[in-house]
Amino acid sequence: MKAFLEIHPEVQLALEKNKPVVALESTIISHGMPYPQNIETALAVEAIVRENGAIPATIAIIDGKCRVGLSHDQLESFAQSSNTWKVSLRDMPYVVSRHLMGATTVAATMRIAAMAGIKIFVTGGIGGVHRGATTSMDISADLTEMAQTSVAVISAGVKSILDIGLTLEYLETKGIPVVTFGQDSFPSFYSNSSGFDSPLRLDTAKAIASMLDVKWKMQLSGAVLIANPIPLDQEIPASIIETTIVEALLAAKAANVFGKNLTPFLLKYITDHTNGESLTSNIALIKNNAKLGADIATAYSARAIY
Ligand code: PSU
Ligand code: MN
Repeated sequence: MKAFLEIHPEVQLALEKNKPVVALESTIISHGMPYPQNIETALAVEAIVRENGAIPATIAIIDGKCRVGLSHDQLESFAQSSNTWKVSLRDMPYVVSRHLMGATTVAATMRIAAMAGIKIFVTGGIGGVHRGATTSMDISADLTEMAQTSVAVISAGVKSILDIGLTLEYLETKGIPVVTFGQDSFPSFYSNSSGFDSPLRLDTAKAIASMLDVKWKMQLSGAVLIANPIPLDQEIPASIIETTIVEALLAAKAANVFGKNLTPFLLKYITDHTNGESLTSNIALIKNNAKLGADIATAYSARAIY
């Protein structure tokens, strides 16, 4: 496995010294946001992780290697390139063997983080069970990966383009704990709430770190989904964004978009049809997640002294 892994020296040193490290995904840069907001956000998120005492490790596939920790130039190339592969789990051997540029989704990023020994991963929103999945069977590999790989995933809940109720059911079936930070209501990405109660709630980074420690020490493998609600003053209320989501789903159907292209299509449609408001929320929630992720990584690396 080591032959396919290239860990940035700063990240490697932090891991050896049990210092806090936070993994970050790259699909959000290449397929989740337009240029130049994508590179600005990627750099800002790395800076927030550092300001809060952890080392950021953005993950991507470059030149036949799974890279853990990218340079400024590498981040910039993912932000600008239009022919980057969106790499979920199934795409990893293809993209590595053909030496293509691969931006990793939540699923692939988690797997590479685990290979490198990183336990904490920050994203914006995970993939899940799509609306209409009862006939399309479109269920993100992010969920099956979370069932088997022991990396904590900090996200702003589940995107409202998905079927949130079915996604929560799937997470329950797979034994994946879902913990909302600081409130009872489960958030839905752009929105502070979703209409669903969170299965679990914890109010401090330390309590979350302690739960992770216990889970993995009990050999309960797999992820914990930590849902971090976007602050109310930065949210788009669910009832307002819903109109645009329904339009986006209809547009996708009309253009016959499905499979791996669906999530990027929906995100772009929503960004283009909300006067940039959804992009502003998207950026705010990721920054918010970066802070919480760094705090959890810090608490987790200090767990031995609890
Ligand atoms: N949520 C975002 N932006 C994104 C994604 C999710 O706000 O770019 C990406 C993540 O990389 C996630 C992927 O893992 O979409 C899910 O894709 P799919 O639904 O095809 O599994
Ligand atoms: Mn899918």
